[in-house]
Amino acid sequence: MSLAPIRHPHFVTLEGGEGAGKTTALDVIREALQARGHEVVVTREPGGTPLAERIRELLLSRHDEKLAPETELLLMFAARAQHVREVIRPALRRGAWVLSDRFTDSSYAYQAAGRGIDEAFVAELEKRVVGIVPGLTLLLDLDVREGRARTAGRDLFPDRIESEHDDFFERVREGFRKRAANDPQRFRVIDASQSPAQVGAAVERAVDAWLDTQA
Ligand code: Z5A
Repeated sequence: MSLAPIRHPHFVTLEGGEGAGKTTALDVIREALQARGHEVVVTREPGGTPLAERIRELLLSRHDEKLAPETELLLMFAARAQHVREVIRPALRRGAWVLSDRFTDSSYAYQAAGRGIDEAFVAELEKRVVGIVPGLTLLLDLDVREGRARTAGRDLFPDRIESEHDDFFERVREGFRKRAANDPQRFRVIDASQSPAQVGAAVERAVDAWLDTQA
């Protein structure tokens, strides 16, 4: 695999913390792409293939044995390796657009900024295992407590990562914001504290503007 990750303009990702509203935003983007006649493959991470979904279960379920940060990182990338080869690349090759709920930016935010793993290690895995970067990434940015309040009723049994403390999620949020600030060409930061309709409209504007540059 090439050591320089390649940006693909038809690969769009959504990032953000818990409860930021990625699910609603996904629908808006899918509809905007389909309205222009594009085939859209909607997928998610960790997961996206049967094997990667099994790795997701391992990652999110609670275990008596504590998962080492490095184990967590490598499992994220094991799932991603499979996802890229089985779903993302084949779809892009046949001309479809790919829309993924989370991708490598989540590993920089959660495993590097959140858990303290060296960013250079994540970058090395990205180069050697992934090799592809989205053309457009929408970061739904939201106050950590607000995000957790939104999912509080839903998550009677929070998963392993959701059970982390607020300071972990504050580091994750900063990690995302730093990545967005360093790459304004790829990222669009959306204020996710707005109403669902306002967030949807902001997402739609960002995607329409991106599509116009691709026409
Ligand atoms: N993870 C990682 O550590 N490293 C990696 O490399 C990758 C992932 C790829 C699973 O991801 C976990 O894996 C995740 C990061 C980690 N752990 N955490 N935390 P996930 O994407 O499956 O999990 P999630 O981010 O926690 O999903 P979520 O909580 O469902 O977030 P969401 O999809 O952005 O939220 P939503 O389902 O669209 O909305 C949540 C609720 O808020 C729902 O009741 C909505 O009706 C409500 N909502 C949505 N928008 C609004 C607005 N605008 N106002 C008010 N209420 C709203």
